[in-house]
Order: sequence, then structure tokens, then C-alpha cells
Amino acid sequence: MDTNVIIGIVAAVVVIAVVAIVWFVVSRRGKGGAAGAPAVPASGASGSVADSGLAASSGASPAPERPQAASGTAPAARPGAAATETRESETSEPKTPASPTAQPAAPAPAPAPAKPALERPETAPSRIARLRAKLAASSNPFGKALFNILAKDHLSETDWEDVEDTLLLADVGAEASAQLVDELRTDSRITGTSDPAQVREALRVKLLDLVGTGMDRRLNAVKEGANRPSVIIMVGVNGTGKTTTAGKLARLFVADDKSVMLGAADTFRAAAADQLQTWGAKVGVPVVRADKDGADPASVAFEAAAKAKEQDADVLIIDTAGRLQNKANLMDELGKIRRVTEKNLPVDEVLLVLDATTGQNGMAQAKVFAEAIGITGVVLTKLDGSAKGGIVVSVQKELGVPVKLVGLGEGPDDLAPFDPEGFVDGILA
Ligand SMILES: Nc1nc2c(ncn2[C@@H]2O[C@H](COP(=O)(O)OP(=O)(O)OP(=O)(O)O)[C@@H](O)[C@H]2O)c(=O)[nH]1
Ligand SMILES: [Mg+2]
Repeated sequence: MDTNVIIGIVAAVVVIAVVAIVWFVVSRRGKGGAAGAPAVPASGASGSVADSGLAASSGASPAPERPQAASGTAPAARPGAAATETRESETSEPKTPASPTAQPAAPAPAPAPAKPALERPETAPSRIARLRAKLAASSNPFGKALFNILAKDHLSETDWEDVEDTLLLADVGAEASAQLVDELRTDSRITGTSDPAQVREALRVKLLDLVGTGMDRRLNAVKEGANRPSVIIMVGVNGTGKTTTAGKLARLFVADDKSVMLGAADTFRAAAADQLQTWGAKVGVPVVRADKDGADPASVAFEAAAKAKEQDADVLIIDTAGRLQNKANLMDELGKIRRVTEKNLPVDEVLLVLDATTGQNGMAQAKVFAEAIGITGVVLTKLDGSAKGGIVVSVQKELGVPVKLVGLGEGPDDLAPFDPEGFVDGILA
């Protein structure tokens, strides 16, 4: 065969073979590509399910909580902060991704739970008018007994003794009661009268004198030149009303447009800090508290003072655990709380909270607390009950510190400045 023919045949075979291979490969690729295509959309679909789940859960999760006091980062609340806070939480709410077609099964995000609105504490004038009426209306065994004696036409020797006994029973104190009656009798001899109406008026004047109308009963925090933050420490035996009064006091300041911070230095009972936090939360006041039970109360006080200073609060109120005045170690602890607080801020006020129903026993408490930590004022609580309140006279007389506030009920705004005229009129009513 001719060589040229052979070469031609070989070339034709090679060309056919190449064309056949190319056709085969191309046709194979076309089939394989169609089979693997769904991988991307599938993974895309599963991604959108996950996304919609996330969106739903973030939509349903509660709005960010107010920073816990332990972190101490919460700013001291100013009234009106509530509205700002709500707005902030609304704007920072995660936005739902706009991809409706990719998330057929995604539930609509639940709206974030609305934050409870902050309470606006009662204003001072309204509170005082309400509490005056309440005090006047409360039954007063002391006043009734005096009224019965002084309603007589003429006062006999026994009547004078009864007046003294009634004063004693009202916790005015033995010394003050005896002195009061002696003076009244002397006056009545000098004026030659034992007319009960006159004696009654004389008693009113003397009682007012004893209770003291000229004392400055303002809280140190509101006096000119007060420190800022002004620190108040609440002290007293168990159950007198320290925490309740701290909460009520915070409301008084909030009503006065002051920024307030609370310090939960009662680490003795686990629930004590929660109790304080409940008070604070209602009016948007942050609480500095220990992050574990049984922590050193002095370290909480230190921390609270540091935070109040850092956040430039107007007032810091530190609640302490109730303690019996005869437990020396517990009384020493109070001294430590004060010293440690003073490493950060001067302490302007130590309020001794006395339960008016404990009567003269309150005097023993007052003396020991005054020695242990020094007190600048007394809060007389539970005067709304059957309390006699005469302890006002003895506590001021013995300690030289004024009764500054009175607790007149368990309501959140049942705390009033002590008003001597109203108090004495209440006794004699
Ligand atoms: N009626 C009346 N109850 C009051 C008053 N102040 C406080 N209380 C009640 O007294 C009880 C004790 O109050 P708390 O504030 O827990 O007393 P506390 O001194 O902090 O108690 P401890 O921390 O356990 O020492 C609570 O039931 C208060 O509601 C008041 O002025 N009038
Ligand atoms: Mg308490």
C-alpha cells in the first residue's frame, strides 16, 4: 500500500478518536453537573431556617435587664430615667432580618416584654397632708387617758399622779414625766388654778418644749453645704424598719429630683438585698449588693460608696443588718462599716431606726448604737399603730439627737418629717 494512503487512514482514525473522546467527556460533564447542583440551595435553606430560629429567639428574648447592682455599672437613677430607658431598649431591639421568602416557617418575632413603668413617688406636700390626717385619726390611748383626767372640774392629788403615770406609760421617761408634772403643779399653785383647761394648755406648751420646736430636723443631705454624694447609713435592732425606711427615703429623694443609690450592706440574710432591690426597682434606683451571700458588709459599703462617687449620685443610702445592741462583735462591725465607707466618702448621716412600739427599751438601744457608730438622727417607725411615741422626748433628751422622721405605715410613701406641733396635738387629742 502507498505510504500516503496509510498515513491518511491513521490520521483519520486519530481525528475520529479525539472527536469521540471529546464528545464523551462533554456529555459526561453535562450529566454530572445537573446531579450535584442542589447542594448550594440546600445549605442556603438550612441556613435560613437557623437564621429564622435565631431571629425568633432573639425577638422573643426579654429586653436587656437593667445592670445588676453588683456590677455597679447602673447609673444612679434620675427621675424620668424610666422613659429614656424604655426608649433605649426599644431602639436597641434586634431588627428582624427581611427575608420572608427564605424563611417560610419562621414565626413572627414576639414583641419584647414591656418593662414595668417606674412609680412616681408622692410629692412632699401631698404626703405630709395625708400623713397628718392619718396621725390625727389614729387612736391614741395616751391622749385619751390624759383627756379623761384633764376633763375633770378640779384636779386632785390622785389626778396629778395619774397625769404622771400616763406620761410614763406613753414612754416619756421617768425623769421627764416627773419633771413635767412637778412644773405643772408648781405653776398651778402659783397661778392658784387647777382648772383642767388651763392645765391642758400648760401641758401642751411644756410637752412642746420637751419635744423641742427649735431643733433642726432636716436630713443632713438636704442642708446647705452637704457632701455630694451625701451618705446615709441606716442602723437599728432587728425588724425596726431599716430596710423599709431606706426604701421610703429613696423615694423621698426621687420625688425631690435627686439621684439616689442604695447599698445593701445587710449580707446577713440572703433576702435582705432582694428586699432593698424591690424598693429600688420601683423608682429606678440602683442597688449595690454583694454577689454572694454572707459577704463582708463593710466591703459592700465600700463598693457602694465607690460607685456612688464614680456616678456622682446625690445620695447614697446604706442599709445594714439588724443587730442586738448587746452583741459586741456585731456592734463593732457597724463601726467598721462606717470607717470603710469613709475611705471613699464622708458619712453625713447615721439614722437610728427605732420601733415606737418598743417603748423605753428603745433608749437602751439608742445609747449603744450612738456609742458604736455615732448617730445624727432618729427615725421613729410604726407610730401608726398603738405606739405611744413618748420615746421621742427621752431619746432626744438623753442623746441630744433629733427625731427627724416618723414611719406612719407600711405604704411606700408613709414616711414623714417629724412635726413637733402635730405630734403633741396628736398626743393631747
Ligand atoms: N405599720 C408600720 N409598719 C412598718 C413601718 N415601718 C416598717 N414597718 C414594717 O415592719 C416590718 C419590718 O420592716 P423591715 O424594714 O424589714 O425591718 P428591718 O429593720 O430592715 O429588719 P431586719 O433587716 O430584719 O433587721 C415590715 O413588715 C415593715 O412593713 C411603719 O412605719 N409602720
Ligand atoms: Mg432590713
